[in-house]
Amino acid sequence: MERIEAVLKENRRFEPPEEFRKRARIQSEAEYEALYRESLEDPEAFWGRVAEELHWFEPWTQVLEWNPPHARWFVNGKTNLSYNALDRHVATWRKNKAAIIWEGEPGEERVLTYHDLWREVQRFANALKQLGVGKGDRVTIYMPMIPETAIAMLACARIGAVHSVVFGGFSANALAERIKDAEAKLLITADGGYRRGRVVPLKAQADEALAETPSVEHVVVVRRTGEAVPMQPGRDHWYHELVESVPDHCPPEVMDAEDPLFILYTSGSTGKPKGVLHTTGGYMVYTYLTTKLVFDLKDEDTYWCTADVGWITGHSYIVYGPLVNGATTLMYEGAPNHPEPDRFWRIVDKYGVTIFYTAPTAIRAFMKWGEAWPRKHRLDSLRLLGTVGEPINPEAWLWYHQVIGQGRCPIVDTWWQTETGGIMITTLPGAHAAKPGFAGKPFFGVAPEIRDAEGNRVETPEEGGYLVLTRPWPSMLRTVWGDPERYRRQYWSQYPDAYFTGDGARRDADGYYLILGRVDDVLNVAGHRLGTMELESALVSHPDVAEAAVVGRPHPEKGEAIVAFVTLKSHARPSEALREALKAHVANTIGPIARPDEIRFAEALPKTRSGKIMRRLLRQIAAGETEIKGDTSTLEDREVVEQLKRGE
Ligand code: 6R9
Repeated sequence: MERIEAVLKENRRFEPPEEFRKRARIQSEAEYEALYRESLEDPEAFWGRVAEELHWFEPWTQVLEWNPPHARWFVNGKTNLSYNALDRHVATWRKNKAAIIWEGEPGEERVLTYHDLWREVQRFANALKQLGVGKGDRVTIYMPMIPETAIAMLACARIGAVHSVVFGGFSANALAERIKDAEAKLLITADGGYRRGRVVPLKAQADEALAETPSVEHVVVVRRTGEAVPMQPGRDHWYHELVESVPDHCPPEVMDAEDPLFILYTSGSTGKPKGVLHTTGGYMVYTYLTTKLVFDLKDEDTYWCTADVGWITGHSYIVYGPLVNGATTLMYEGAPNHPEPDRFWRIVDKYGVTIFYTAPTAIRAFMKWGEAWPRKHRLDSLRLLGTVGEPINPEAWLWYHQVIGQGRCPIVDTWWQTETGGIMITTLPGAHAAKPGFAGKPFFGVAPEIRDAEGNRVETPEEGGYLVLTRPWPSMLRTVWGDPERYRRQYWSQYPDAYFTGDGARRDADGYYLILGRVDDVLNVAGHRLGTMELESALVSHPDVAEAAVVGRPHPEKGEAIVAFVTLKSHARPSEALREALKAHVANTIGPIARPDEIRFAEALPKTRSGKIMRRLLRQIAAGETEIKGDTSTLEDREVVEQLKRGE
């Protein structure tokens, strides 16, 4: 194997392999350029043509209506996402094609054909209707990674209910907060799910959350683990009992293109998570096209995205994008290292996975576990690899390329966000050379720019700045649920004419974008977004804590580790036991992913004279830097910094 350090210095480009290119959907840079130009010059023609590949009950009268910052796509068009993901395929030879291949962590297998999935979705849609759920009602889904999760999402889409999937790793408290914000009428959960051989007690946590969510009238419980769970008569219903007694025919609700499809909560720079709202038509069209072109998806593919459905990647690229394309999408319930660190490669081998999409944090964990694990399995079926969630360091990129892709598979490094709904910046695998560390070029219709703090365009190659998007795109978020003012403030106030991504970026002379990471108070821990304010409010909700400031510290596998600086109330004393208690408290309040890696007790936090915590200083201290760089002239008390550095 070539030496990675040498490769890094070469600044290599990885051209699409000829074998790949000549079968690809987009085969050259020129082809990409021509389509890209059209997508900006005549977005209506471009997106109208794509949308025509899908089914509409009534056509749109206008492709785009843009009153910044509000976009409406496919105005007056009527469609239904579940119809496009299911009925459209059931009417063709795909009827008996595998739609979902599922593997449970303990090893069970289930294959649902398009016809199976279509019937299941209709049954569950009828069950939801029977429980009084209708168009526009919110349904919270708190589930493990099992087929019923996808069925629940599609059933909501079928009847026009708005789903809000809450990641199964979130705590009861985080779940309650999200149910309350959405005012959900119904909750779908399971008795539990499997993770690293243990049962995650979803129903127990749901019950705890439900104690404070009066809006929820009914709870549907899927039997997954078979563990005994309390069922509250009148409120709680077993999924399998409900679907037994309902017809398997449920006509799709005719939805306006701009009717809400789902809410998905994500962290921002304030304490309260934002309910990002996506609507039907634009989201459907954009995820359809990106899945097809970025993953070069063909009917023969076995496509596997390893995300959890609780995140946007699971929504767009496990469920909606692949199914609208009529693809076979694989779903795996559990951990990558259960029972051993080769579980993913075992799955690739067993099902003949051809397209594999995962996160850099997972790749770095595999690197650590060693090459022997993937080498135990045949990975020859793979033809394309992808990554998402955070910047990928070139070492990890090269390892992925050589060890997993065996030098044969192009890699797409896809930059996007919960808010963008779909992939925004990437290479197209048959058209572009890949450069390790660079996400690549804008997707069709996407107009990124790099700006400085004053709003000027940064045109000089390699110069960093803020990444913004200057054009509306079909799957852009439409608002923040229940808080339209926050939508404007959060995304459209930094620059009057552009969407503010919250990321820094630079561009090279070839027009490739390299994403530098968040520029706001959002951490990216193992690909999960966490707001520092959210973590801080969890800490100060502990009776011993007076004040807390949370920063990220570079971490070799997780990307960022969580470091919390904490001052205590006068009755409390620093101790190892309290340190552990605070970590557990944050994990209980938000979820295990939010557990701080380090708690540092301090007498005081460094503040400006106007009382703002100087996070920049804390970041440097957390990273172990002894020389504090940058301007400290506004610092209130220099001794505080000295103390924090000494770790007293
Ligand atoms: C899809 C998703 C969004 C944030 C985003 C950025 C980071 C995502 C990336 C990437 C560098 C990539 N991010 N993909 N950074 N390269 N390929 O992850 O959505 O959970 O909302 O996170 O993740 O910082 O702003 P979400």
